[in-house]
Amino acid sequence: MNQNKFWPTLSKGFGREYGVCFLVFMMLLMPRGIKAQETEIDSTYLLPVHLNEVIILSANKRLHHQTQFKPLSSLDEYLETAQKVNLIKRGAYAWEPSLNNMTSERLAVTIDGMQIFGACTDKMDPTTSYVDVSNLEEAQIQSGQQGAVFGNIIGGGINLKLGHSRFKDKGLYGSIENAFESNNNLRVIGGELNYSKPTFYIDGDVIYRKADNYVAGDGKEVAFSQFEKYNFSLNSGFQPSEGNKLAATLIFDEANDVGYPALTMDVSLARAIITSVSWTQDSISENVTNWDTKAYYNYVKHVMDDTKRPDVPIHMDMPGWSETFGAYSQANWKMATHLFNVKIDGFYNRSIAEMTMYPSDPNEPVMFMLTWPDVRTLNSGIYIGDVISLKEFSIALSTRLGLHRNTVADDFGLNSLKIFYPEMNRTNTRVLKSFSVVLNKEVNAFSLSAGGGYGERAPSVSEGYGFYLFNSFDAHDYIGDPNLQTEQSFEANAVISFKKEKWQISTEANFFHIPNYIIGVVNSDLSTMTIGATGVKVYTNLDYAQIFNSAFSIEYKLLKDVRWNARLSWHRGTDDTGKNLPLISPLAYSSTMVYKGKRMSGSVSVSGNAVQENFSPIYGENQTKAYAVVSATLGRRLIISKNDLYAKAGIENIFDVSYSTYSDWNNIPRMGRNIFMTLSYSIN
Ligand SMILES: [Cu+2]
Repeated sequence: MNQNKFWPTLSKGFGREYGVCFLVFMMLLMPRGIKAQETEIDSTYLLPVHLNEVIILSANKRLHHQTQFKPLSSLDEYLETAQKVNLIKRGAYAWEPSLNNMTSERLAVTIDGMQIFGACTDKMDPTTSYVDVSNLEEAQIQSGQQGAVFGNIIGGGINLKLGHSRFKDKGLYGSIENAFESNNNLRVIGGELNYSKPTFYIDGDVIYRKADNYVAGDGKEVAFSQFEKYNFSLNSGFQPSEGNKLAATLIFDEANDVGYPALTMDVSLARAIITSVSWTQDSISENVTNWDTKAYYNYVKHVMDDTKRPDVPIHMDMPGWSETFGAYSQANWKMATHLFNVKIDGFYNRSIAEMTMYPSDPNEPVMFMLTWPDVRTLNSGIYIGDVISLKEFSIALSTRLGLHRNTVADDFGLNSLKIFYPEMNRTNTRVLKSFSVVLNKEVNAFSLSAGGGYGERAPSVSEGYGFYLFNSFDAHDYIGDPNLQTEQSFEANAVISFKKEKWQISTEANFFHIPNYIIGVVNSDLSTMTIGATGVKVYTNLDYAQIFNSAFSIEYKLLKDVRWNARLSWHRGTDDTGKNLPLISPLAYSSTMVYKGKRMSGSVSVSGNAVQENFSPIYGENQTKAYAVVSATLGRRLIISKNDLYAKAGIENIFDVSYSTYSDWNNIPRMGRNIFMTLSYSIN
């Protein structure tokens, strides 16, 4: 390790007051002989045997602090620990999740089953950026058509389940949490206060995060990587009679002064208001249970800002709005060996984005465009799942039928698009179908799962109706095509896992054949609008594309409290001519040694990628080099007058490696060495 590099970074991050905090903190971490009532912690780590994965966010604070690498990390950092999820980074904030090497358009990302769509034409505000871990209980990740319960998708679904008190007889309780990270001076402060009785609960939480620019591994500050965010939520429930529950949710999330070092613009405001009301009935009859109905509304406002950037050739105002109304109702129905899940759902979304360009010469006219021409999307669907449990094996079947209608509401926007598509209709309706089957079988210590599926998805607002959207990745202006064909997907998947005493081994693979794959293709007849754009691409259906993902994971219990796990994954994506698709992960690996005792916990981990063999120059990629980073944590639990105090500290990127990965937009470098500290005090 380079000692000279280490201490300047440390001292830069830590002022004198932080130094004192740090010493106090390290003392807290030291083992001491406090005698306290301890309960056994269920330390079972589970490798996913099936296609779905759950990332625990904060259901059980104690377990959470013991098992999580960094307890107060952002939702994005939690999602990064999921095996099938990668995150595309345009800065330190609002990373875009990719699942099975597919991003937003091919996924359903929902908050407690609610559809919510970002308001940015440049993907600066994925759905996941509008909640925080303080709101959430778990992230449910469904691969491929398993995610069809939340919509017509290709790559899968990520549902962020909100947490609440569930009518526990606990009275008033709460917690305060505080974290600091040295690299970018990240300050996190959060708290929650709950009141819960068997017939009524109300939960409130608030979290605030503020970070300065981060420093890459070579000691270079990454300009415009700062951010500031706060999130506030209220949850309440009323249970008039056992098993019949009324609940309401309000989340307010706002980020300001968010830098996007990989892009040419920053964000001055990203705001979401998320509301819902739901009615749940645990049982309707002996066979019909878990009837759950919800109505929701959310509003997103996104304002981009280039006023802080030097040398802006032309100043632009680019605000966007997205508004969604929706509802769903679902229930389980048990009949003989079948367990059906029936769901009907619908949403109505309105997406608008505009761009105003102000030429430096005040005599030239201001230019105005609608980059999303007030597109109204009406989607309604029915989903039926069935799990058939037989003696030797079980089968899970599912199907979704969706009706999807896009309407361009704004005449100016419609006429702008008609320059390219004179024959286009204002409204476009599609029927979307999905079907999947998965077979599960247990043979002694082995568990086998194999399945197939078919799915369809409608083009996104950008793909269908985007008007001169500048993509800084390949430096092209993108134009949508309202006449795009529906994209399809044929999928096959298999998982084999083995579990015996101290060992757990799992290997899995999936393959997607995607006819009518939608991607931007150069149209040299069109001229660019954005200064710096080298050409224009139009969203086009390729004949097909193919994506293959495979992974191998292993876990071994060395001692009672010590486990080792490792994972290796390989991915490939090609188009119909065999050319590489962009943003496909190279060979990736990770290995972690975890100690989890009753009061102490610790971990050492290494993760990295091999060199990116299959990169895509036509989509703006160059080859990403191999890298490996090492991180370590130490955690301690103290009990102070029956309340819990958790302290956790760690170092990420210990050797201050300078690197960037395949998923870093325009090769922006990742964070260098970073020391974090988390304190959480819960009042029981
Ligand atoms: Cu934006």
